Amino acid sequence: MAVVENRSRSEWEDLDRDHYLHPFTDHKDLGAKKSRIITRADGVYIYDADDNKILDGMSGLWCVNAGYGRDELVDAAARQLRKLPYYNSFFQCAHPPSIELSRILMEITQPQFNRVFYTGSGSESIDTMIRMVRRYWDLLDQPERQFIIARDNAYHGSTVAGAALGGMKPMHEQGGTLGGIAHIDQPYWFGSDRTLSADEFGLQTARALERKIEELGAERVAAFVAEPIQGAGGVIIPPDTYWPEIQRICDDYGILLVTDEVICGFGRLGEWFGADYYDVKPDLMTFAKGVTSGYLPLGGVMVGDRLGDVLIDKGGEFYHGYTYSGHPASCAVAIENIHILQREKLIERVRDDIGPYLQKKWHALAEHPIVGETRMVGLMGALELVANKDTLERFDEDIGAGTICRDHLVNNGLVMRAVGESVVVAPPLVLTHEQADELVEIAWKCLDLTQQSIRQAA
Ligand code: PXG
Repeated sequence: MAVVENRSRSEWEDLDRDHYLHPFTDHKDLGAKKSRIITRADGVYIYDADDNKILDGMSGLWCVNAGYGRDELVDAAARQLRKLPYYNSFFQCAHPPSIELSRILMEITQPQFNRVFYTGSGSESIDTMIRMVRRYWDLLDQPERQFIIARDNAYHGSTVAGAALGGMKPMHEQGGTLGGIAHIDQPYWFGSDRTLSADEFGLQTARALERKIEELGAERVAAFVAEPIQGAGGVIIPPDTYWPEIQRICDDYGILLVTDEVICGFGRLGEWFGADYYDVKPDLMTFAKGVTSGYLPLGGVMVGDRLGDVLIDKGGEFYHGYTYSGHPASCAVAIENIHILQREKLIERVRDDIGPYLQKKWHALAEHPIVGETRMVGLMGALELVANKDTLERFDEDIGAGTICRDHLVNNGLVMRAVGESVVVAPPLVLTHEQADELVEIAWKCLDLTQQSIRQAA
């Protein structure tokens, strides 16, 4: 008997509706619309239960960097599962895959990183990071340094701490937040009144960090945490002036700098990590997703020497860890995944070849009558839908322009994600030039369809 039964599409839909609670979903709404059942995938394409072929412009959920159908990753998992499917790294134990992966991570990260702590996801990495940061200041006899500053509209996961640290208000409203967390503006130039140049705006939003530190009292601030480019918040690419100023402020006030690399890490921006792309020196980096190209769950925190040395020299036992910290099969897949990125020079390819190629095509979408801005770094981009191209006035929120566009896209064979009035894209790093052409052609056609749908509804 097969592990998974071969059912018809409608059987899957009915069972799904009756029993399966999905993440971030209004189930009454989903019950009426039904889920799209995805049954298989290969390269950059996914296939649904009716065998429709769909270009996955989101790499699953920003994670399938090496693309689907990678036998090397499947074999790495299978070999490890046969040999040692599970063992923990508590109580003076370890196993070769997690040790070897640690060695490899030191090779591909900046020199201040000499240690890594493993988790099962990005959210767990964020929780781990928060506990480490607070422990660090405790050990330095500055326990009042509790505040971690993050940004509005940031996404740092969905555990209690991840949701609290993230800047998404609807999440804060469900289940509450935590103390010791503060938020500052995001560097979203298009979303501002655009009276400042992008460079001036970048500096000003970076200086919001300085103002917040002064407001809270520098002696109470532990760390600043940010995604190099905000992903789930709508691919918010900061102006070039932003990150250097953030680095300066963190240095001046001696607060820890954490980059959340869950999306930007492992090649998305054409460098190993977002911190490399923006040339900043974080004290900690959280990661997940692309480390295994999503084939198995794995996350972690890269721990720089500034914090790591204190934690180890002064800290004694750190009361923290997960059953699946350093899961052997996940680590084996991560090792092979990193080998693929290296062997096939996929990161260089994003920087020098497919990145610039897709960016050029993507920017051509800015000519479309309902597009107000296009932006992209590496293979991570967004476009902004507008009602008026001259004034950049947005569509009425009630129209749901982003969702209309997203639905046209998927019905025409392309997955992209709508974030409010913007549409975001992050295809696998193996995307070919022909597939990039296909992506942009479908996008243009669906912008036309979106314009028509909105006109008809008016
Ligand atoms: N940090 C960042 C920057 C993320 O993007 C997490 C932490 C949490 O990771 P886990 O593995 O716990 O999910 C994320 C996750 C979306 C979307 O709709 C984005 C994420 C997750 C789910 C949906 O864009 N990012």
